[in-house]
Formats: sequence, structure tokens, C-alpha cells
Amino acid sequence: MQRVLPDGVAERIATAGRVVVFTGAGISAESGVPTFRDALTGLWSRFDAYELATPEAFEADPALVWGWYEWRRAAVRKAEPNAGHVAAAALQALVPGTVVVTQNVDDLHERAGSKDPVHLHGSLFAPRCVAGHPFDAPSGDDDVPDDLGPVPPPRCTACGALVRPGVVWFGEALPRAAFTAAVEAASSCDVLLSIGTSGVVYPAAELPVVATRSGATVIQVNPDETPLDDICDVNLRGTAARLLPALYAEVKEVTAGGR
Ligand code: BJW
Repeated sequence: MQRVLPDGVAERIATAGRVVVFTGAGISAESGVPTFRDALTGLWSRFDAYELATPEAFEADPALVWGWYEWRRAAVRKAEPNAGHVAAAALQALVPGTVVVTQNVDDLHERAGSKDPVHLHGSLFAPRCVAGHPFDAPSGDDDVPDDLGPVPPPRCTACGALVRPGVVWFGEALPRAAFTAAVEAASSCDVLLSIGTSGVVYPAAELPVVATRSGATVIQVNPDETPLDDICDVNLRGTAARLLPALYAEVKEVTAGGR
């Protein structure tokens, strides 16, 4: 396999006490899950994902926002983890102390075998009512049509309030335990891999900066430039499904004593 890492970086990862694999929507792009920057398709093409992911949008039109999340939930159910998710899980198994921290609300890291990924922005699979009661997601999602439009959200069986997606929208606080774990991991790691994130949504985008300030080596994997380029020690230009397996193979070779 073609080498992608500069000299010494595979050794640094292989011998790290702690590695943080920090991911964004780009890692799921090659599984067919659209990123936030991608234009939406079909019935959703006249909407902007960033504008739908707000409490104000849900308040103004709950059926519109709930329908969009149902459509996305069905799309994720049909998607499979790609080689990038698989390599992230393999790296976690290879280098003890590796933590996966994701901004994604899909479950592709878990399905690829990553252990206890930290979800900073919640999950498509944990809806709750607006008063905070958990709600059992309906089964039979595979039957959701591809052209699903607005759908009125269900009502909470405990209190009758509207059910909303269990995700973090703009202006909402990140789950405290997840964010604390992520900051702790970023400030104590030796290496942070920032994969497939535009690095513009805060406070998650602070994590690579926290790692840099703490003396970690920060490696970015992204086909495009991002605002994080300047603080990264290594910028690997390309897709996660192509570059992460190559990165993993180099680290594995080091741990096997091959270099
Ligand atoms: C590939 C690829 C391939 C493509 N391989 N790569 C400081 C400064 C300025 C503003 C703020 C600030 N602090 C807070 C704010 C406000 C705001 C914010 O950040 N605004 C900015 C947009 C300006 N932040 C918030 O509101 C946060 N809350 C908060 O701060 O609360 C304060 C508070 C405290 C106490 C009480 C109350 C409040 C919350 C942010 C929540 C973000 N939520 C979303 C939606 C989640 C649910 C859902 O999925 O629907 O999270 S928005 C969206 O952005 C989603 C993502 O997780 C997140 C990040 O996006 P990501 O993952 O980077 O995706 P993209 O699409 O942007 O980029 C994809 C990248 O992949 C690109 O770079 C491609 O090139 C690359 N790519 N193919 C590798 N194959």
C-alpha cells in the first residue's frame, strides 16, 4: 500500500498513550450519507441543512424538521460503514487508549466496531420529547420511502409533548458528559486525527486546537482545505475511505516491527 504519512508519524501514532480520532460528516460521505455542506437532494433540495438544524426551524414547522430527520434516519439505516469507519475501529483496537469522538449523529462508527464513540451532537436514534422524556424510536424504518416529506412528530407517551430528534441544534448546549470526555481526551492525547470535518462548528472545532496547544501531533484527513489546516502538523488531502486504511496499515507495520 502507498505510504501517506511523513517520516516518523506512524511511529508517533503506534507509540502514543492516547490517540483521539475526531470525525465529522466527511467520514460518512462514502457510505452515501450527505455532509452538511452537500446540497440536499430530491424533495429536500430547496432546503439548507444548516437552516433545518435549529430549534427555531422545529418550532416554526415541526413536521418539516421531523420528516427531514426521519428521511435521514432511514438513509443511515440503509447505509453501511465504509473503509474509513473500519480503519478507525481497527486503529482503536491496535493502539490502546484510542478514543473516537464524533460530531456525527449516525451509528456507522459503532457498526464498524468502534468501542464507545463519544457523540458530541447526539444521535438520530435517541429521540426525546421537548420536555426531555426519552421516546422509543418506531421500528420498521426500512419501509420509510426515499421521497419522504414532512411528517408530524409523535407525541410523548408520558406527557403528551411533541417528540423531537435527540440531536444538538445550533444554540443548544452539547451533552455535558460527552463534551467533558472529548475535551479531556483532546487535552491529554499525543495524536489527534481530524477527519472529514469542515472545522467551522463550535465548540467541537476547538478540539484540534486544544490538542495542538497541549503538544499533540494533529493530523487532518480531508479532500479540501479547512480553517484547521494552519494548526495541523500533517494535512492529508484525500478521502477518509482511501487514506485511513493506508494510515492504519502504516501504523500496523510499525507495531508488527516491520519498520
Ligand atoms: C470528506 C469527504 C470524504 C467530504 N472524506 N472528508 C464560536 C465561534 C462562532 C460561533 C460559535 C462559537 N461557539 C458557538 C457558536 C455558535 C454555533 C456555531 O458553531 N456556529 C458556527 C456555524 C458559526 N454553535 C452552536 O450553536 C453549538 N452550541 C453552543 O455553542 O451552545 C452554547 C450554549 C451553552 C450553554 C447553553 C446553551 C447554549 C451547537 C452546535 C450544534 C451543531 N449541530 C449540527 C446538527 C446536528 C444534528 C444533525 O446532524 O442534524 O451538527 S450542525 C452540523 O455541523 C452537524 C455537524 O455535526 C456539524 C459539523 O459539521 P461537519 O461534520 O464538519 O460537516 P460539514 O458538512 O460542515 O463538513 C464536511 C467536511 O467533510 C468538509 O470539510 C468536506 O471537505 C469533508 N469531506 N467528503 C473526508 N470522503
